[in-house]
Amino acid sequence: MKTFKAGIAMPLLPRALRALKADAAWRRCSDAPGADRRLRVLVDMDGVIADFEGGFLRKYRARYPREPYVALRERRGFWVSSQYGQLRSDLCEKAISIWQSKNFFLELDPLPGGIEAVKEMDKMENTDVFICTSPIKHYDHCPYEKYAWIEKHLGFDFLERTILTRDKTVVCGDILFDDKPDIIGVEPKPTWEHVLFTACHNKHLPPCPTRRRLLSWADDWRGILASKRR
Ligand code: DGP
Ligand code: MG
Repeated sequence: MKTFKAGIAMPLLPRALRALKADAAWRRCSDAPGADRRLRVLVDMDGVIADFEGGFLRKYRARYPREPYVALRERRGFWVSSQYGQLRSDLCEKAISIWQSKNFFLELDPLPGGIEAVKEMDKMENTDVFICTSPIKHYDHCPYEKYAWIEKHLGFDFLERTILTRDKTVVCGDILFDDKPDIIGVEPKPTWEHVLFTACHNKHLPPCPTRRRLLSWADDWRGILASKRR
């Protein structure tokens, strides 16, 4: 009898423990934060705290002064190269050559108020802030320069809070401030609420009742954080 019981229990126990652990990890990511819970804020880099679009246009026009370009007020759609490709097919490659160049990411200007907001969030009680950014796949310069930019503008200690990933859906957090309208990946139900950060390429999108926006860092980001603590 004893052997029989152990025979049943032994394979079940590790499975049950694994299930409990997985459940606990899931709860840490997705339970509504109460007083005892820290708020985890994910902040995108390009188009949210770093001026990718402005930096791109400045360098594109400097390198290709005779070529047509898309003014920022005319930008539509997340992918810069697609819109340039529609303008004229060879401009797609020319656009890509700009952000693949050395010093492109390092020399991006901060967007107004972004650095100050991240530093203020970082000082808030019960709050953990992470920079969550997707590097381009042409990796000669981009990953290094993203780290260097963060060190330059946010300080060395923020490198501890830097996540480089092509798939943000697998990152666990409460809020993600991001200018990309559709953030998709292998996880169908990310733990975070995506707050769309307004950028030249997304400001013409029709309002979406289920998604909040942050118009700029002058907008009420503190209110959005507060709403997640309730
Ligand atoms: P993120 O801001 O973390 O979503 O990163 C998106 C990256 O993609 C950012 O470095 C800007 C870049 N990006 C913008 N337009 C294009 C494009 O048309 N093609 C590629 N490959 N990357 C682009
Ligand atoms: Mg972005």
